[in-house]
Amino acid sequence: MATITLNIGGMTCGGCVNSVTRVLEALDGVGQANVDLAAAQAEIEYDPAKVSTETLIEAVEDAGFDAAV
Ligand code: 9UX
Repeated sequence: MATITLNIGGMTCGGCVNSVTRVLEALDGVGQANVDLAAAQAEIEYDPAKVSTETLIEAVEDAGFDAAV
């Protein structure tokens, strides 16, 4: 497992945090996702052999938020 921190844009309440956490943890190859509203960041444990950084970003963007490394 590797860990990456993404900058997440557009989160304005705890519901957004839950949404981002859910879409990330639903991906095959993702372990735990710790999403911080105040920091606007997500710390994600993932297996690079199963899921790419681009896939992580696309999942967050598909949920309606912005994401960048
Ligand atoms: Mo809060 Mo976020 O009411 O998608 S859930 S703003």
